[in-house]
Amino acid sequence: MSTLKLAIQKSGRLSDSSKALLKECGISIQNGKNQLLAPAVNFPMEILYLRDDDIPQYVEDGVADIGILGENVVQETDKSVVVSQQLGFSKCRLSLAVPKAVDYPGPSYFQSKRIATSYPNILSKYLQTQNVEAEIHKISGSVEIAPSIGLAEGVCDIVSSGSTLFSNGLKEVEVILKSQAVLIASDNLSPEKQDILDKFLFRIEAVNRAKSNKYIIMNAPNEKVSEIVQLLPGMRSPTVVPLATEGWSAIHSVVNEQKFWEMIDKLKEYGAEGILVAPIEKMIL
Ligand code: PRT
Ligand code: ZN
Repeated sequence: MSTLKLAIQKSGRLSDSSKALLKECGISIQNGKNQLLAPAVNFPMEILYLRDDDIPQYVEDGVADIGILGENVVQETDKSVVVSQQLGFSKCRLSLAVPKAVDYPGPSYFQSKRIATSYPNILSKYLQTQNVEAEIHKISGSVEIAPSIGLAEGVCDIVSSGSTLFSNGLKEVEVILKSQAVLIASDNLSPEKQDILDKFLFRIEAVNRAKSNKYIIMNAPNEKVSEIVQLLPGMRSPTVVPLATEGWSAIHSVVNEQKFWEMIDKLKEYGAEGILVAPIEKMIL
């Protein structure tokens, strides 16, 4: 029987969320210490633990069938792999930054200047689109200190909260790429492996859909039920059940969390009370 080999980051920013995703998808891993390869116990999958930068090559070579890593690394390594699904975690951006004191005129600032980065490929493509010629200095860590030690006039690095740039006296001036964790796949999976991948993707979708939706329950006077039902989408339509108290009903529905905050004032206006909002674990349409 086929098994699908999934490569995830061994240790780093992506590894906990990657393992959490597997768990939420109901896939348990048999974990020994310092293992490179671990089988899943209840799904036809094996997990390979690698450095994130190596994952695209392993997937291209077919050593792994699929992998989880940041879009930034997928683009930088530029291997022939397919991005199957955006996963919604490890969101960050790849940005250009310059010393705070610089009066930044736009990308032309970088003309004939030195830029330190761990992302020379993405950066050089970006500079080409801007018709800017700059000297790219590839360094693998602590890119943000390059300007203060006189190595470069700017940096191109991953930014999340912005505090690393700030504490190094830099400011973000251009966002080159918005990134998040993605699932990549080999472009020539066997039909059996593709079938397992489809099942895995189905589970990921159910988990991610559930995360952005809430189950909502409220009580309302009967004469307001139809107005409230109009407001609530529900999976097909909201459920309305009578309360033991005469003249009152309970309304159950599924709403997008964002929309919920927008509609809460209207619900209260219509006399809804005892509003409960509960998380959903899995959601299958
Ligand atoms: O050892 P291995 O090669 O596997 O790991 P790594 O050290 O190359 O990668 P790791 O674990 O640091 O990051 C893995 C992935 O997480 C990256 O490729 C991004 O897709 C994503 N990610 C999300 C981040 C960040 N947020 C992030 N903040 N990667 C790095 N950073 C660093 C950034 O380089 C900078 O030094 O954090 C600093 C900026 O953070 P703020 O919050 O101060 O702006
Ligand atoms: Zn790495």
